[in-house]
Order: sequence, then C-alpha cells, then structure tokens
Amino acid sequence: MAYQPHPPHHQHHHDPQITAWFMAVDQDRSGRIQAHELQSALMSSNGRRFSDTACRLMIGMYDNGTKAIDINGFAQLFTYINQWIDTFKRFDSNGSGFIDQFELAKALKLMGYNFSPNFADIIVKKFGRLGTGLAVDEFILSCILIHNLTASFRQKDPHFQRVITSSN
Ligand SMILES: [Ca+2]
Repeated sequence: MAYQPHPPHHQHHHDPQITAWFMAVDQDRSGRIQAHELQSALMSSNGRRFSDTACRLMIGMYDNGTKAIDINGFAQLFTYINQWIDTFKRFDSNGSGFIDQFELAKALKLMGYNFSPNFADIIVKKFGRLGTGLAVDEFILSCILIHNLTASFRQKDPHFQRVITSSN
C-alpha cells in the first residue's frame, strides 16, 4: 500500500481499542500524546526502543506543528504504525528483526515507489547497518522521510520521478 496521509478529518467515534491505546499511551492524561509518550509505548521486536527521531517524525505527521497529537491524529497514526509493522514483518523473511537492503527494495516496490536498485542500499547505509539492515523504527523513519522527500519533489516538480529514479 502506498503511504498517503490524509488530512485530519473530524471523527467522533473511535474503535474502543484505539481509545484504550490512546489512554494507555497518554501517561500524563493531558489528552494529547507527545513523542516521549509514544516512545515509551513502542518497542521493536528485538527489544530496542524506537529512536527519538522516529517518534518525533511520527508525531509530526499529525501534530500541526504543536508537537503533540489528539485522539484523531492518534487514530490515523495508529493505522499507519500497524501497516508499517505488518509490511516490516512480511519482508523480514528470515525473522531477524531487521530488513536488509534486498528486502527493503521489495517493500518499497510494494509501497508503490519506483527507485533505482541501489536506492535501498543507500537507505540501509544511512539509517541502519549494511549487512544487518534496518530495525523496525529505522524502517518507519525511512518510510516517513521518503514520503516527505517525494512529496516535496512532487510539489516542486511534477516530473520528479525522472530526477530521483535513475534509469536501469
Ligand atoms: Ca500526554
């Protein structure tokens, strides 16, 4: 599935599971979730904490610049987090808790991106470790950054694909 955040819409009914998660994550009961609260709630499969950067970027998708999200933003982010984790698990074919550059290339293709083959190598080198790969938070971080990058290219240049996709 392509990663395409929608503008926040006003929902007044949430899945009881979402409400329960929101209340569990909102430790100070402020009615909003900040990056550090999200960070305490998330643990990758290999027991690592999600990085500060990944949590700040996730909150930033729906915070309108306020550094905290309400339950509407959380409901949307929750859906994305689940999709990213599902994609991650699906492509971590050997169950190592990391996806390597080959698995990442397949995942990006599934998400609708058409990058040159060495793009996945560059991402793994930059955000994870070549040979080991990306942990789940590094994978999510990469997905958000790639989305932001391609969205800003699209804004400036409708033919961005030509710029960032090298010919095979
Ligand atoms: Ca809070």
